[in-house]
Formats: sequence, C-alpha cells, structure tokens
Amino acid sequence: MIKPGRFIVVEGLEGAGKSSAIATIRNWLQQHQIQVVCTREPGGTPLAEQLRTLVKQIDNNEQLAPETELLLMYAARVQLLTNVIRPALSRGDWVLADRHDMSSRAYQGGGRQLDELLINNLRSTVLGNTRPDLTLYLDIDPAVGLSRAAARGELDRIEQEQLAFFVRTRQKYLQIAATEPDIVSIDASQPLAAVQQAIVSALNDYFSGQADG
Ligand code: T5A
Repeated sequence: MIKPGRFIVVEGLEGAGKSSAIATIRNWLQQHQIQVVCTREPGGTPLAEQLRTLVKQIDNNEQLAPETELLLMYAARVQLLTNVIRPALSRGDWVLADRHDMSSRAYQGGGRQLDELLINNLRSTVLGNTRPDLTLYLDIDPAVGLSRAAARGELDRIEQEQLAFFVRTRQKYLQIAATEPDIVSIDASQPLAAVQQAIVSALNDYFSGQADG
C-alpha cells in the first residue's frame, strides 16, 4: 500500500529565512529516507514560473491591479496543484512548499486588504480538499526581514511596497496562525541555529511515528 504523502509548507515575510528552513526540512526528510518534491509559489511549473515573473517584475507603464495580482497567484497555484502537488501526494511522496495559500491570505487579504469573500471563494475552488498537513510560519518583524532581503540585492515589485503593507501582511499571518491548529509559529528573529532547532522540534512533534512508519 502506498504510504500517504504529507504536505509541508513554509511561510513568512521576505527575509524570514524560508530558504534556510527548506534546507533544514530537506535534511530532516533525508534522514528519514523520505522522497520529497520541493515547490515554490508563485511558480513551480513552466507556466506558473512565467506568472511569477509577471507578478515580481516592475512595469512602469502599467500598474498591476490588486485583484489581478490575486488572480495570478491563484492561476499559478492551480497549475502547481494539478501538475505537481496532487500527483506527488498520490504517489506517496512528500511535498515541501516554499509558500502556498497562506501567502495569498496574508499578502492579498492583509497587505492589499482585498475582500475576504473573494479570497475564500477562490480558495475553495482552487484548493478543493488538498490542504497542508503542517505549515511552519516564520514570524519576523517586517523591518528586519526587509533589511535582510535588501542586503541580498535588488528588491522586486512587492518588496518595494511601503512598510505599512508588510505590517498588515504580518498581522494577517499572525491572526491566521493563532486560529488554525496545523500552523506552528516560529520566532525567526532568533539566531539561525535556534530557528533550525525549533523547526526540527516541530517536525518531530508533528510527524513522530508517521515519518518512518
Ligand atoms: N506572494 C506570494 C504573494 O503576494 N501572494 C502569494 O500568494 C504568494 C505565493 C514571492 C513574492 O510573492 C508574494 C510574496 C513575495 O513578495 P519569493 O522570492 O518567493 O517572492 O519570496 P521572498 O519572501 O521574497 O523570498 P526571500 O528569499 O526574500 O525570503 P526567505 O527565503 O524567507 O529568505 P532567505 O532564507 O533567503 O533569507 C534572507 C537572508 O536572511 C538571512 C539569510 O542568510 C539570507 O541572507 N537569514 C538570517 N539572518 C540572521 N538570522 C537568521 N535567523 C536568518 N535566517 C535567514
């Protein structure tokens, strides 16, 4: 019998340390001899990667409307769910995602303040029954996260938003994390080693007995 694949998502503001968290989780999965498929959003299929370029690029000739941004995020998500995530889970592979649906709720719902009903309708149509087993939310003060991101190089269209946009986005992240049991919040302002330790503890707590069995 095929063991059920598990779906792990890493979330957080820019510079929260998602890339480092993904590396830590991959390492943990490898130690448990688990096959994993890694994804990123928006992106992860050829078409979704083109949509990623569209949402990240700065176009001085035409502003991207907030609703268009939202629809592009969900368009990319449908492609990824249909062509990568669901097939992997049904093979019994685990999926490790750099961002997923919680990003839209936080950035477009919180940051852009788009209508919750619109977002919820899109969510139920696009996600169906495919929901993450565990989401690790890396919580960071936006000013700290943005300065880490800026130190790495040029900022993209979303990264160039005002601080208030990221403050609203973080508030929405925290609000969602406080109410949903499959989301674990991790203080991402700690030194990297402490963040890594918190991630490994969350994985052990959550999947103890499931990973090898
Ligand atoms: N978006 C996405 C939406 O608006 N809606 C959606 O539905 C979706 C899916 C995607 C953009 O699209 C938006 C959100 C984003 O704006 P992205 O590139 O995928 O863009 O996401 P970013 O958050 O921009 O990616 P980053 O690479 O900036 O963030 P990470 O991966 O969290 O940061 P990371 O790991 O590269 O770390 C950044 C720097 O900090 C250091 C690292 O070494 C690195 O230099 N660092 C630490 N330093 C000190 N202490 C620690 N604990 C550290 N952890 C990492």
